[in-house]
Amino acid sequence: LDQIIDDTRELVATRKKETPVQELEQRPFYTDREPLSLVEALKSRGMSFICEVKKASPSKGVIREPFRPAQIAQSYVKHGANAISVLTEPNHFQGSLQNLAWIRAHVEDVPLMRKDFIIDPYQLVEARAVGADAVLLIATALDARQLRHLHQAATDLGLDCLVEVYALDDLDKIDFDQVSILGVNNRDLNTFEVDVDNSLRIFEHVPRNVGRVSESGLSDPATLVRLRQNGVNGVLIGEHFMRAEDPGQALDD
Ligand code: IGP
Repeated sequence: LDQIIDDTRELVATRKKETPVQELEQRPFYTDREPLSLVEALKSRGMSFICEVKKASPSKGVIREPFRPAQIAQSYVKHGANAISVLTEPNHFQGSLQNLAWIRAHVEDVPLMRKDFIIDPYQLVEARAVGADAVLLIATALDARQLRHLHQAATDLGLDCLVEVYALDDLDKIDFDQVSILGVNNRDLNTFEVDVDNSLRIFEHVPRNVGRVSESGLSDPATLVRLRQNGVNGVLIGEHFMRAEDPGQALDD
């Protein structure tokens, strides 16, 4: 994780020089479009699905080839996805902001979340400028103050936040008057090991009115039923869908 954060810091510094904030603020998505609510999208009575568009990951290498982001997203929409997560990190996940912009051009009314390692408010403006509705904030990668500031900056831009934790002590950083959706990553970002029960244990310490999303390593319908029975509102699934020929089709199972 430290390596990815370092790379991201460098990338952001370069991009800031190439494209000043003022320029991003003139993009049509920024000026003309009202972001959709991820919070609302997760309020359905059953389990909500945040389906991820992800070409590769550090633990698995390339997951899907050929990789056609808009086609994948359209399949997700067709099969009833509540929201779509788009990996935009280039060096470790082979994502890009262009992928998100491209998907936005094809998907109008399902919320899109920028999935990246957000450490700087500049990245929030980038997200808005390519048509994102929400962003992921990884608590493990931030201190309490950074998390609070980034969350506020996102809210000011009209972006909802999914705040991700891995361990119980990440919760100490979170102000639940501010955070309305909490994700627990079942995958340890350092060891890549997956443990669903970890997420259930952590949710026991989260206020009832906060939306709960279980992330990573999910594929088995029985596990989703168990998560739902334990009060989980949504799941974030990438790899399982990416390995299906028609990614959204797997939603029907
Ligand atoms: C999806 P999976 O195992 O279904 O492909 O996982 C998503 O949870 C995972 O990509 C993820 C992630 C992250 C990636 C969760 N948190 C933070 C990068 C950064």
